[in-house]
Amino acid sequence: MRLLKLVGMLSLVAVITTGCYKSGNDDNPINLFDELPIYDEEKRDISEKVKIVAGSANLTLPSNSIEVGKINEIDLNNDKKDEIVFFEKREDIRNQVGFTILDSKSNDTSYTESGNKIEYANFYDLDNDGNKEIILLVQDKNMTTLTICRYQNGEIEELISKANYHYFNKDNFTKLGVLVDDLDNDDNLELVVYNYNYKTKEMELNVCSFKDNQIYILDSTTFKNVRNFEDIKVVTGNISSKEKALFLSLPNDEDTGYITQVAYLKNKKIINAFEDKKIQISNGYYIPVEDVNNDGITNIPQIESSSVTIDTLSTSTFPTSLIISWNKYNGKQGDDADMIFVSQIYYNYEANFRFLIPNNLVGKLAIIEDTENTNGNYKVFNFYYNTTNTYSDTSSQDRKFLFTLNVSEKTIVDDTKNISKTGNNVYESDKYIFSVADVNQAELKKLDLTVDILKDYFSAIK
Ligand SMILES: [Ca+2]
Ligand SMILES: [Ca+2]
Ligand SMILES: [Ca+2]
Ligand SMILES: [Ca+2]
Repeated sequence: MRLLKLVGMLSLVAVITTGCYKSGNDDNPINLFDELPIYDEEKRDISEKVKIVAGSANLTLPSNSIEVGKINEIDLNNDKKDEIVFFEKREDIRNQVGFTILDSKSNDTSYTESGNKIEYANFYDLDNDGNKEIILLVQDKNMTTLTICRYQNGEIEELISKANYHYFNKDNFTKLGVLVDDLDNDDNLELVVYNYNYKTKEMELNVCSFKDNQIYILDSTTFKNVRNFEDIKVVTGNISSKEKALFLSLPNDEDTGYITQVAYLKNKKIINAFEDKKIQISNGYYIPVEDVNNDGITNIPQIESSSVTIDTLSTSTFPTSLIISWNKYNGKQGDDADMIFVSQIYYNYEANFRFLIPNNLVGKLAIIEDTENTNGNYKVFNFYYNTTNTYSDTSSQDRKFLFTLNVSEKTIVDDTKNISKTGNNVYESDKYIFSVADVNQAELKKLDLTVDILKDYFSAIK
């Protein structure tokens, strides 16, 4: 997760112009980023200007830091000149969070409300009038509130305030999440608000439109037995070349797993694709949806539970390796709704590689680690053709040995030169050389596979 976070922040370099505004908390990775020197003169000027205007307020990074930065350059009022918007926190008797807008003439105007943290911030023209609204989710004690502001004629107008919170707070829902996208491709953005009720363990999904300075709920649907709010993930993806959908990963209260749900708009109504429990996929670990075969359609992961291996000595509870079957939604509703199998992929997170399982080995491949010296920089995996339907260790008569995969750190290879001699190199990553040895040619032949063909099946985990 740490790596992901870092990658997310590096991608911000292009949009953020944050300087070393304030540092004090050295173990915060965000501050590490802030310490980077700014080479761009213009960005440095903006950063200096912001520092002066912010005064005693601290700059703050909203939790959706992949989408926005502490300091943002954006044309809010469509006058073809960028405004500078920075998010801030004022620590006083009552904590305040909010933002300040600086126009091209350096006039500044601010908006703050009581709260500890900006959970979400973004700029979207929700009502299609050319002016971008500022959407804020603020965490204040145990309450999250939604605010929508407009910047016009040098002033900030609060369009939706805490007072309008009853829209989403009918039953004391106390947590909110927000996402904005044009879900039905009609050139109007939808505001998706999901709220969580700790008492009933229900999550309500509301698809809304915003016009005439008001939120209109187009449709809502409720998901039951949601374990907590923090582990809810909602992203947009595609269910066909023309249709978008919301892909939800919901922590299940009936076990410790995560259930994937798909919801999309049809004639402004929400279709809850997997309302029928039979086709709901539950995974023991959170795996994000992904377009694994690059066809533009979002794929849904299903962990093959018997393939999961865990390092019992590690503090991480996430598996070291597993097999995922990837699926797609068939686009049908009610009883006809179903999953279509797309592909099966073996993931090894320790050596950071994946192996796309050839079609005739789907459901039949077992990959078992056979490393003798676990302290060394050298790993050995045996690949078997399994006649039973489990991926883990089975009795030897149920499986046929296919080949050995040697994974060795590059420095070791360079030192001894003995690895490349003993096997066929099939893949190379930044850190490791992957080579195949002890090939059972007869069995591979039966499967129409060769070592050369296998090379195409190895890749790095993104
Ligand atoms: Ca402007
Ligand atoms: Ca607007
Ligand atoms: Ca729309
Ligand atoms: Ca796909």
